[in-house]
Amino acid sequence: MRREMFKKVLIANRGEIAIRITRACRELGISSVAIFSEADRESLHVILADEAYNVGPAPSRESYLNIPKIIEVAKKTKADAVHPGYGFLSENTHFARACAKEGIAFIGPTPENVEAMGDKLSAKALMRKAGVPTVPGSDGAVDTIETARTLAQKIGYPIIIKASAGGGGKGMRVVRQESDLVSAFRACQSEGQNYFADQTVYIEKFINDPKHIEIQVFGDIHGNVCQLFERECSVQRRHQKLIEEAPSPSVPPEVRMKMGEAAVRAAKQINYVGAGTIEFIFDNSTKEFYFMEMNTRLQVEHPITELTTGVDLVKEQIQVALGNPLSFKQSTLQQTGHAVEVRVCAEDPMTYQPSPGVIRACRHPQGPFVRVDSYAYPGYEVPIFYDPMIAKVITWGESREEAIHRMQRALAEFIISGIKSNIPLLKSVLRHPKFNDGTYTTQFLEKNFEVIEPEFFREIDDAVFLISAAITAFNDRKSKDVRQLNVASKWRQVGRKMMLRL
Ligand code: MV4
Repeated sequence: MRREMFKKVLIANRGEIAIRITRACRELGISSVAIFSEADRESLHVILADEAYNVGPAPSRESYLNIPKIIEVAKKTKADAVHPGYGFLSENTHFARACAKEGIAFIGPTPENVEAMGDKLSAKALMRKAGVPTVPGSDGAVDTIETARTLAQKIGYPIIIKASAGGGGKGMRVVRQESDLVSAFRACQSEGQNYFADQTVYIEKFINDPKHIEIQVFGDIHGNVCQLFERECSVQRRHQKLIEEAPSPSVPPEVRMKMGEAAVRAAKQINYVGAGTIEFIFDNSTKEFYFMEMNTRLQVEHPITELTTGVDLVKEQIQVALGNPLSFKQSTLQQTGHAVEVRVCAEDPMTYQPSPGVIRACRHPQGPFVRVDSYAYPGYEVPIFYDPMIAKVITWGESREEAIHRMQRALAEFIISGIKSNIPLLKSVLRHPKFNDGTYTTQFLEKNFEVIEPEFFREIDDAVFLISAAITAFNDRKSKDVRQLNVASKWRQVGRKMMLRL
């Protein structure tokens, strides 16, 4: 059934992405239904939606992943579509099929699309068939140590063993020499079995120190597929991305075109519908790129694509789910200027440990070409149950340098107190020469920021603490932070620096 527009969309998510989707709905005249767990009664996504319903206790399993309950709310509220956001149920085919069964549109790819890319080994075979570059390797399951040994010798060490059902870094082992092969092979099989109930593994040549570069794709039900260029996401630690940018400083124009064309072939191969991301590893020394996996959902870092192409990806998802053709053609898409995104997390910047708690002062950056997608507000308690990311700051500039300087300016304005945040870490990464010259790879954070000296952050933290204390005291005169204002009297500004008055 084709509709002019949905009347009501249930947003099966929380946090900043739920708010992002509510905004798209409101601009399109669609009424939004929020769901929330018992830990999220006071969450901003609940306040901003038109209606909100409790779907269960704090643990995700019992609330944001509770398919029968969410379907029940969708039916009760007469929502004609569901947007799953990212994470949670976004790549759950049971959920997508349960929606379809009730006549509720799922704003996302088809279950067949998700399944085609869920198994890494069959996805890789499909990609080879589509002429998408893949890493040389076994091209199929490797069942025995003997086969693994023969193949590894042929490919040459180092190699990597991967669980076919794996993803996001789980179920992988790098093998640098034959003597480590047996234990790595067995470990990978049992990790596949334990995490994904599938012990199938395969082998690839190990690409040393790659960059993570991904292409945004979009398909519609009429068979059109376009690509919206690349994002570089190499600033990551343990497969958690920290900073993303578009375009990548390492991709030359002719390689960009080839990657984009390969991504379109990849999506066309599986008749992809909706927003998707083709993830490549990129060898910066040879400029070769290889298909890794496809993410069949909207991603956290989608705003940098929005700011460099001018396309509202969430509105486009809604149009595609209505059965409408893409609002753009490949020839009309252009990447303009440069965008950077940082993920602000409630965590200790020195230990990377989560730091839930009540936010006291909170002032978001503002000003030209700065976008903030955040669900933080003063008085809000960040729950321990979910992802620690509380905000994203995205800046745009005509050049990479301008976008980075703008981000440094924006983060200098970002005041958050009560909880620890990774803002000091973000600031120091943005100052790092390796980040600034654009040559950073996926090992950059772990190599340079694994152990962080406290002195590194002290000056910045003191300045932020001072301003935070002042704002908190102003906002809440009963707060004991008023006493912290006495600290302020010991400080004075010297040029751009906060100095202790001795
Ligand atoms: C690789 C690789 C090197 N060589 N495959 C990590 C997660 C999954 N998407 C694939 N991953 C990798 N596969 C070969 N043949 C290095 C990684 C990898 C990585 C890839 C993208 C972003 C960050 C990464 C961090 C460590 C390893």
